[in-house]
Amino acid sequence: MSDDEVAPSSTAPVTQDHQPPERDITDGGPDMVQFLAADGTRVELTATNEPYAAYLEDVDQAAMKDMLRDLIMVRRVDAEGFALQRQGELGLWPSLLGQEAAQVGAGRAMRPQDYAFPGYREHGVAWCKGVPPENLLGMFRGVNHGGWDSNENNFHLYTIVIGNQMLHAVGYAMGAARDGDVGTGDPDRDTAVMAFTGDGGTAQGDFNESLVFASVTNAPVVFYVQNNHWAISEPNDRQFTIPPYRRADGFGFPGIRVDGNDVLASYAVTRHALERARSGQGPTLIEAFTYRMGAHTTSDDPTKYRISAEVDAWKAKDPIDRMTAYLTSEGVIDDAWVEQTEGEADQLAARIRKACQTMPDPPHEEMFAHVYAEPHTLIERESALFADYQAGFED
Ligand SMILES: Cc1ncc(C[n+]2csc(CCOP(=O)(O)OP(=O)(O)O)c2C)c(N)n1
Repeated sequence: MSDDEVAPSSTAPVTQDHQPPERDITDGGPDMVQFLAADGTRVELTATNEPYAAYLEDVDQAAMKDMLRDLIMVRRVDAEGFALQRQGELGLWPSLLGQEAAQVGAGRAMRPQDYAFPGYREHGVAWCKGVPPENLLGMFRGVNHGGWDSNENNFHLYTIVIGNQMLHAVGYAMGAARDGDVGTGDPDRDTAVMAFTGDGGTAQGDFNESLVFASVTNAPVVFYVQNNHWAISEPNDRQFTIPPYRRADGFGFPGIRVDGNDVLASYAVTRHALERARSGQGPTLIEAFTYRMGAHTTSDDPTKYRISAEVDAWKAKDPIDRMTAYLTSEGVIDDAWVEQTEGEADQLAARIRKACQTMPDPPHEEMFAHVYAEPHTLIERESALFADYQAGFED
């Protein structure tokens, strides 16, 4: 996390060596799967989205309302995380603002047995997998060694080392296949793995190595690249010259670009890819085309390297506004429902704020407790030395 603090973002003036591209970076192009347009109207079936339409057939109005509720809740959790950092309660907070639909769509497509390997911004996936937001706050407060039991919700600990988790995910997926948990036809047994990274992560060696391993072992894994257009201060055109979804072709498996600000499309495409993986048809790479509306983290000032017109253009594609507009026009929700849901979100925020502020500092032994599974003399000696050191402050 300290890496963020040495990021060049606050020293690189926007005009110095990078000009905003001429093209419209909010346009995902003709290959992008979309079911809900930015104004909240449903998109007609086309050759691009039709292959995924079946995955929405059993999504009724109640399920869509639940999706919107999740979007509202995770945005509120995120706002609270940001505020708590600003008030000195957290060391750092990486905001998911703008990426709610990409994450809730993917998270809701997963079954309980499907395992997620996140980066550090996947608070919306954590929410869908049942990880209490308090646990995320505990990690960014620095009072625990990760924050949650990965196996409780099949949601791995956050990984700050960019791209590392992609290899972990493929290894886990290879294991699931070898355990016989793929292609049995049993919906409660067949398992897929999701590996989350950002656009910047696609430049890492680990990312590309993981694609090779997944390909040659036909691993049940879905690579989910949230292209939020910035890797701290580095724009897309510093990271690749062809978009991430097209890279899959060179590794021998399908790549799909989806509108990551459209929760229905994100859900449908992910469900398709997960079903492929669980049934033994191998990996898929999904590029969720979205935007990081906020700063990279609370250590960053994006006004130093990106123009406000770009942010405004993406505001017009807000994932929550479009789902709210759609469900309102369908008569599924009304203003009173939105008000009530926002009230529930405020209650959730108050709960997690209190929990965060009252989290006890961990005992010092905790720092040494998880180094080895078995007792280790060196670690025991270090723990004792540290205890003596601390005792020196008692007077
Ligand atoms: C291996 C490694 N290199 C560099 C960093 C510093 N770093 C932290 S976040 C980040 C940018 C990541 O961008 P992206 O993958 O697009 O994800 P985003 O933060 O936009 O979600 C970098 C370079 C790191 N954490 N790990």
